[in-house]
Amino acid sequence: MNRQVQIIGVPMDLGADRRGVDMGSSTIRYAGLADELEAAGVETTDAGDLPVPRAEERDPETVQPNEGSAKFLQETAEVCTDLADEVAETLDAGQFPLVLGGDHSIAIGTVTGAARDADIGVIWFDAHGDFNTPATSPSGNVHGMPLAALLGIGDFADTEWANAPNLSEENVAIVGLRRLDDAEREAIRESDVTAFTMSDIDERGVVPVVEDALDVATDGTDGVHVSLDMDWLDPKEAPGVGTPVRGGVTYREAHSALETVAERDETEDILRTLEVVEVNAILDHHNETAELATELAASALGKRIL
Ligand code: 6HN
Ligand code: MN
Ligand code: MN
Ligand code: MN
Repeated sequence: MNRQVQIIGVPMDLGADRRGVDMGSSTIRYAGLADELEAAGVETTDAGDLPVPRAEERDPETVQPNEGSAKFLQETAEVCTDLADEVAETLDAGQFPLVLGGDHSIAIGTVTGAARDADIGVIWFDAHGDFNTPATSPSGNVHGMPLAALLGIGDFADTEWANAPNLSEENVAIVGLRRLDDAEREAIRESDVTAFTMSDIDERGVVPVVEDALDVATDGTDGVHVSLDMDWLDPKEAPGVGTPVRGGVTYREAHSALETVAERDETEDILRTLEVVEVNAILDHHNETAELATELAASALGKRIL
């Protein structure tokens, strides 16, 4: 596939408690993303990093009363609106947006941009459901809320910057779940989102599960957004993440999963946008999580061994 990839960095950490995830986009570039993609036959350009206000510049306690317990919600809305514009412009220019986080709150911007002029489906590779709202969140961290935000759940129903147009619960698949807050579990059960837990992957294998997720995300849509939270992997493979949970997918399972996405894309041209988030440089060992992030992006974009 002759794809022209535009890399967009978002050094965002306002949605997470741990500093270090703001350096994710630089560490992924430093790990050789552009070379890895060139070697896979994918041409890239780099739009640089979007401006993100620093957490130190604002007191997290000064949230608006109607923002519930979501920290930095106003700043997150501004960054996500910029990112949505950047993603939509990139698509308009005939390029493929590859968004590098930053914490997972940025998915609100990537997906609203991807969904501006198309019906889309979403595959969410994550240990977590990211289905909290300001009213249910135990942490107040927006990186635990982006899926609920995009689907307009609870307080997010009236937020134009967050509630994605052209995205239905029926076209969202979460893959690799292993940690949910109680209210998230309830909300996911009540929704029409399809959720595959780690037990599903244990029982059926990662490829059939990802095939099912692709069926969900492509059903009646124009394209698919893949959101790759690096804490989806086992912390032994990806130690550089802020919210690690034991029992994640292995190195090989992760590659197989993204190769399965690439294979479907090769025949059906389904992939619209890709993002890689939650790489935490401070917690990483010798940049290995960032290196893995570059490899997985290349697998998703069609890298072949033979
Ligand atoms: N992530 N459910 C927890 C919370 O604070 O809402 C953890 C969220 C983690 C989010 O990893 O993108
Ligand atoms: Mn996440
Ligand atoms: Mn996660
Ligand atoms: Mn909606």
